[in-house]
Amino acid sequence: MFIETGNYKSILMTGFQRAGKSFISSVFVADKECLILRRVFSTPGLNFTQCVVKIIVSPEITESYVQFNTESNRQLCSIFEEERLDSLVYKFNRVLKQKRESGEGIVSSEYIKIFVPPSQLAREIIHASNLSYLVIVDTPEDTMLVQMEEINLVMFVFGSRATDINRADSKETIAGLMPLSKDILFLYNGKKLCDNENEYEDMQRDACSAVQCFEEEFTPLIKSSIIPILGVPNMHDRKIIEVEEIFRQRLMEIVKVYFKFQNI
Ligand SMILES: Nc1nc2c(ncn2[C@@H]2O[C@H](COP(=O)(O)OP(=O)(O)O)[C@@H](O)[C@H]2O)c(=O)[nH]1
Ligand SMILES: [Mg+2]
Repeated sequence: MFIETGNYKSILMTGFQRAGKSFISSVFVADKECLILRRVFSTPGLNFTQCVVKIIVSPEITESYVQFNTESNRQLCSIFEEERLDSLVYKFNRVLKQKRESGEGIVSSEYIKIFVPPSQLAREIIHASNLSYLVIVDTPEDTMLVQMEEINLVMFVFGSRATDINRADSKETIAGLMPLSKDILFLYNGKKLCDNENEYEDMQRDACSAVQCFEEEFTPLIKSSIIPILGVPNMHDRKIIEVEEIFRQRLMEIVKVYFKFQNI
């Protein structure tokens, strides 16, 4: 079992509902596990994220598993038992959803932790920043359950379907992030099909115009005068396509720069 010791950095995935936070979090995870996470943690319907999901990636992790934590117990499941995992995630989320709906609320001791080897992108970030592991904190709508002081970089995900309802929902999220003035990267998940570098460039342009619609909300969050924005191509849950590799490469370069400046 992996013990969390040594240097690490945490990336918070936050943003609008159903924007793809859980889907995108998986790019830090080794291919086989990445695709399983996409299928299990990001399906439409009931299984959407109800609690904080911490994804721990490290080259030292050899056994991939998921840990379900409640107030009174802890259950483990190998990530490769996909059917069992799917059913455990479903049950865990259903209980939490009921708790939310009954007004009882969820506490910080209720969360999911996933231990997995890194993707090439994460491996290079870990190596360049001298880390022993990386934590991706995927969130439900409220970031209140997250220990913000532990976060090194915020990724704010939004998409073409962002509506006024999303906007209202995000006000709280944004308010929670604002006083902390964390390093932030906006990810625009346009869910648009693009399968080569030129089309990816078009999408990156879409991302830049989309971000302008939210200028009022986003500007208070950023330290610089330029809003850092990266477009996310439509990705698959059975294979890693070429355009995803382009996205991963750019994401890696951006994250490395952020971490480098944090270490100075
Ligand atoms: N195929 C595909 N589906 C995506 C992508 N991004 C998001 N989705 C789907 O959009 C829905 C919402 O994504 P999810 O990650 O659960 O959003 P979250 O609420 O922000 O965590 C899910 O049904 C995902 O499978 C993508 O790049 N490719
Ligand atoms: Mg989610």
